[in-house]
Parts: sequence; structure tokens; C-alpha cells
Amino acid sequence: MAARPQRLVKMTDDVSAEHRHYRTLFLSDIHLGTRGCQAELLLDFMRFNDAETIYLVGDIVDGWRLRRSWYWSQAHNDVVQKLLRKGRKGARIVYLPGNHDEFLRGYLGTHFGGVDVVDTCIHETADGRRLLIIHGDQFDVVVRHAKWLAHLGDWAYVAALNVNTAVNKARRFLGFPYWSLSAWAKLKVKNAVNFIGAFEQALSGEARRQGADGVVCGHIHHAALREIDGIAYVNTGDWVESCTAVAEHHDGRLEIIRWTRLAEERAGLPALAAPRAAAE
Ligand SMILES: [Mn+2]
Repeated sequence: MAARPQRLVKMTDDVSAEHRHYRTLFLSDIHLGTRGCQAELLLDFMRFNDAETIYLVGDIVDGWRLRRSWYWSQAHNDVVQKLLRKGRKGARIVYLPGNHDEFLRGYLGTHFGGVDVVDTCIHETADGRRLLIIHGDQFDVVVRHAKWLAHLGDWAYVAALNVNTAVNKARRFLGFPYWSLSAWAKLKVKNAVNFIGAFEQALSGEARRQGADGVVCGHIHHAALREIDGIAYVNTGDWVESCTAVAEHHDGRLEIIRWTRLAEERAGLPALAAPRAAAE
């Protein structure tokens, strides 16, 4: 769990306006359809950043709120258009639904508008590492009961994964919103750090179980790039508060990009309003 510094860790506060082309871009937790979504900043990011492959690692559209309060501005439209345009211009786009865009889980294995929809997949980096790509909500119950499960072993772990899916299916059927472990944990501030640690352990553990060298996930709105017990743990962060993405360079190096260009440009003006996410 202790993060030991490694060459891959580099945080970029990108204030230059030069165009970058990466091998891969990983984005998650954009929450289009909510007021909290920083669509303008994301548009600006997409203007200056391209990649051969773009992974949308879940919670891109906020489908739960889509049924309650629905917020869709021109900028939200533009984000979708810009992504699709990148697809038309040759970028491979892979969409891995999360809990807020779970409605897309009904389309797993399909391909529409140049976008592949899958539950999880393995990405191979230019330097030959195999990374498990997954949103992460699949582990909410595992994380909540981490201690218990450690005692009970593998079958309980698998059972917990199934319970997580079943509970949220039932809640959806009954018209309740997704029960968010992380929102619940954040309410209990003292537990928040424990919660993030447990999430990171669960996800890197899953990568190891699947024989991967690392994991790229989202869900907890907390960008990270470090090694946990020999497994690369990569979290793409979000476009509600932190405005982060993860990029793979052409040599396989991974990097967290914190997109602050517009914010810098607007320096002197009041800080960009960044409403806090209600849930992951
Ligand atoms: Mn999520």
C-alpha cells in the first residue's frame, strides 16, 4: 500500500497550448448531464489532446440523474460531438460503463457510432504491460466489507461481487438511485482515507488475480498513479472536481494530466466553480 516513488509518477500542470498526441488517453467520471460536470474544461482539454485509443472508463453520462434533474448544456453536447469526431478521424474509442451510465451495460459487446462498449478489458502498453481497465463500482461491496472478506476468502469475495450487482439491480427495479459506497464513506469523513485505501487494494488485487500488471479505474474521483505490491494502480480522477486524465506516451510511460490551462488563463477571475459531486 505504501506508495514508493517510481519513474512513472509525474503530475503535469499543463499551461502550454501546444497540441499533444498520445498513444492512449484514459478519461472517467465526466458526469455529463449534471451541473457539476466541467464540460468547458474538458472541451478545452480535447482541443489540445489526441490519442490513438481513448478509453472512457465509466460514469461518462450520468444516467441516474438523467431521470431526476437533467442538465444538458451546449457544452455537454459539444463534448459528445467532439468525442465522436475523434472516433471518425481514426481514434479507437472504448466505453466501459460505470454505475451512473449503467444503462449502457445492456449494450456490452456492441459497437455503435465508432464506439466499442465493454465491461472490462485488457490494454497492452507500448512497453508490454497488461493493464486491466474497469470503472470500479463493481467492488463497492467488496470494499465495504474488506475485513470480513479477507477472513472468509475467495468464494465470499466472488459472492460479494454478485451481491453488489444484485443489490443495485433490485434498487433500480424499485426506482431507488444507485447505492454509492463511496458517497456513503465520504459522509463518514474519518473513514474516507480508509475507504480510498481499501478501494485501491481491491482494484490492484483484482488486477493481480487476472494476471495483469496493473489496473486503470475511476469511480472514486481521486486520480492516482502508483505501485501497490508490484501492481500499477492508476486512477483517472474525474471532470467534476479535479479535471484529470491519464495519458500513455508512445513509449508506454503513463502520466496524470491535470488540465488547468483554462483556469490559468482565467487567473485573476474568481476561481472556477466546482460543485462537489453528490456521488461517484
Ligand atoms: Mn462511479
